[in-house]
Amino acid sequence: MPLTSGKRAFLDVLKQEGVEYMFGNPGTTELPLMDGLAEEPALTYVLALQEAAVVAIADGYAQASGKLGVVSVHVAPGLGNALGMLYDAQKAASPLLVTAGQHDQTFNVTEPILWADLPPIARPFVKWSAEVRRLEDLPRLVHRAAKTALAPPTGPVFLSLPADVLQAEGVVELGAPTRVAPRVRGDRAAVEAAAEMLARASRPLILAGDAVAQSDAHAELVAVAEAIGAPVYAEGVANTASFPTSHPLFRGAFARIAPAVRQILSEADVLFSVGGDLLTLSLPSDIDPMPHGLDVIHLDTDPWELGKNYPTSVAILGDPKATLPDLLAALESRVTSAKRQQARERLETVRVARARSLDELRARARAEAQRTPMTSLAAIGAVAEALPREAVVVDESISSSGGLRNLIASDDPQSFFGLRGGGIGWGLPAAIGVQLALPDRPVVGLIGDGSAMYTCQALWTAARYRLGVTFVILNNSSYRILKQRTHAMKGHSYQADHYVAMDLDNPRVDFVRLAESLGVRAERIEKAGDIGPALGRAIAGQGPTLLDVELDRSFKPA
Ligand SMILES: Cc1ncc(C[n+]2csc(CCOP(=O)(O)OP(=O)(O)O)c2C)c(N)n1
Ligand SMILES: [Mg+2]
Repeated sequence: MPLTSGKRAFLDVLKQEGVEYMFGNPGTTELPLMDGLAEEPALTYVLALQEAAVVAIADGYAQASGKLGVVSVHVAPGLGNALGMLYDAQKAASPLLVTAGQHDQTFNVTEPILWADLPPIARPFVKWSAEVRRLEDLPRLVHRAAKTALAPPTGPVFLSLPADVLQAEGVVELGAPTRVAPRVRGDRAAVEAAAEMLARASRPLILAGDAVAQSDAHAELVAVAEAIGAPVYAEGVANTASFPTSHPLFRGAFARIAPAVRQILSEADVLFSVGGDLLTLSLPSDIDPMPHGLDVIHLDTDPWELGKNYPTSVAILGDPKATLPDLLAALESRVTSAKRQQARERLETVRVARARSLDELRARARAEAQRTPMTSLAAIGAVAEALPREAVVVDESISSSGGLRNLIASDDPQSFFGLRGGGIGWGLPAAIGVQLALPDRPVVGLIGDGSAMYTCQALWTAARYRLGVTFVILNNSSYRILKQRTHAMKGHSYQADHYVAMDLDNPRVDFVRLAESLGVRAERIEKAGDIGPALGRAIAGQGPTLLDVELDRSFKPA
């Protein structure tokens, strides 16, 4: 048997797993790997200049492709830089294999520079975290890592790769990949119970979550929603296109503040969450968001989410695409013709209400487009009008997001990706990864100015790999959301009209020159009417473009 090196075996196992890209930032402990890549044409190393950017690019790629996103970062400080974005990837259930190089194991007892015990650092943010100690174990552990990341509920895993394991040579059995078949059909009796409850409901409401987009179940959920005439909301922290937004039953993104959630839920007699979180809120409240006695049905791929916070009448572990057709069949045998008629009437009511509120929103966006500086609604409205149908939106618009999910159509499961974990700096690099995964679709990132500055190095990666992403910077030269929330506290800042550490205006970040210095074409935009033509140029052109859109800085409610 010929001898194989650890670095060769690692790359061969990744190729067996279908990996095409490795996202990384190298250091001495990764040099064996970089050396192996020098003679590996099938794997493209995508370099980013800070580990936060590396992980968010890989996350965008993994979410948009459904494939394993492989990351290589540098020992303790590199892994440390990666953790904020690893948190976001974990919350988004993104299938990442994060690796870090480690020193030679015989050297570690002396605590060399950059050293720390790596698996415990990553452990809180991943499904599985381990170190490869021997060359013989390398294929088994890498295959296990890939299998685990891609098995529902998907999510990141971590492997530490000591340099001596990568440099070692030996007889290595490469093994083969395993995939856990994802189409798990929910428990039959539970599905019947859910159908019984939904068939009797007179005001059902559906919360559509990320599991719907991840399992490609738009058509299946549309069929159930139409059968019962239920309005559909995207879950509160909606990071995917979990329901086609142009469908007449789509009511927009769910509230994230407890009183508003309670108000919406008070209108329902049954809540059916399909892969939607119950409930991820952004602020504490004395008001319980869940009305007492509301019947809850929850279908999800993740048992942890079922009944996590609220008693759930019917909790079904299953894949939406595999389970919703069973539910539909069970419903059809139960729904009387009178109930069917009521469902049609509810659909018509929702359709009319939705059309009216959408008309009002569009009219407001157009009216505000006349102002300079423009409002965020005017900017979002102008983007919405200019986007082609096949566009993919990556959203980190923070306080500028008002109206976004209603105005911008996202009608297929890969048409929208948003920040899930709340760690900002995700959107700009994530858009690059999404573009890599979906090379034939125009990808447009809508990114707050403050958010962009956490990972603006990623612009260089977009230029380097000639990825035609469009970055729209929603630039209010402030951390506007923090000002809004501090204002609402009605404390010292409110009294003195003084907001500490929330203005980015002195000096202002010059995004055009920043982008140009990193190889990205850029334009500054001051009028809403200029957004459409600039977006058209950006999408038609080769390579990345940044549009620096100047927005109204005001933050106090009118
Ligand atoms: C990694 C990380 N650091 C800090 C924060 C706190 N934070 C939340 S929103 C925000 C400001 C966002 O500013 P910007 O992107 O310009 O959006 P705007 O509020 O102006 O719309 C900050 C600093 C965070 N969520 N994540
Ligand atoms: Mg801002």
